[in-house]
Amino acid sequence: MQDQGFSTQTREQRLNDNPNLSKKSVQIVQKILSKNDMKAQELREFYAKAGLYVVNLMSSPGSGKTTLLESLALSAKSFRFCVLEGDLQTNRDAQRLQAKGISAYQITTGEACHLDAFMIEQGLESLQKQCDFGQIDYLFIENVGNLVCPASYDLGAHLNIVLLSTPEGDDKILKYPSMFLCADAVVVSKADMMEYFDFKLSSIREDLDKLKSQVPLFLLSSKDEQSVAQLRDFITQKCAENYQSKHQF
Ligand SMILES: Nc1nc2c(ncn2[C@@H]2O[C@H](COP(=O)(O)OP(=O)(O)OP(=O)(O)O)[C@@H](O)[C@H]2O)c(=O)[nH]1
Ligand SMILES: [Mg+2]
Repeated sequence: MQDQGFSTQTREQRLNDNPNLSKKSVQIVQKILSKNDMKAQELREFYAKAGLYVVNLMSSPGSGKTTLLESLALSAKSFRFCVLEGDLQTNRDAQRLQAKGISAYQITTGEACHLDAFMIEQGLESLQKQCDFGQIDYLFIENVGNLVCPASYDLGAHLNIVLLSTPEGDDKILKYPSMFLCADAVVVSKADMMEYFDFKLSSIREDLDKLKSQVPLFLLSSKDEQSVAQLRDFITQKCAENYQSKHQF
């Protein structure tokens, strides 16, 4: 049977076609998002001036974003980075990274299920107080754990990386297409658990093909240093190419 019910429409088309949104609501959402787009453009200029290569990490809650950052902190001294963390509440993730010697600032969003460009601008001001950007090459943004809302908010990042952990199941690509269409790379995390969850990597590639996405796919396990190094090398290479994501949010 054919898969049904997923589409690769633009944000504008999705909003206009949503039967649950009135015309007025569509206009309000579009206004908020276009203000965000303008701020994201300003952020790009800031990143360029500060010499920061920026990676936006997105995934469901608990798929291993902070663990990946902890592993990167331990993986190579030459890989110099700082982190903006996004969560609804608590500064637990920032504390985990600070404990590994990484400058990290926690943005607590309250009820908001995503980070927006304005929050990043404010977070950068605070992060700059504890971190000399001149000594840093990469800024990681750990977005709020959510496979939906962060896909609508441009943060001006050079690379958008989406994690999908094996316990979540191998059927998520077509269920949450807008998130996976953002991705410049997809990372299947908790790869060490793959066999226990009957997770089929082939399903991920097939579903990405259905989205016409040819992004690289990485297998990652916090228990496998080589898998962390492979992802680190990919980010380093993209930075050397000064790759800028082409995705239009
Ligand atoms: N087996 C296994 N467990 C992992 C791996 N990566 C992370 N975990 C575990 O998964 C749980 C959640 O990991 P986090 O790194 O906190 O996940 P997160 O995506 O940062 O979560 P939020 O910030 O809440 O969205 C922790 O108990 C980790 O120890 C992995 O590669 N293998
Ligand atoms: Mg986290």
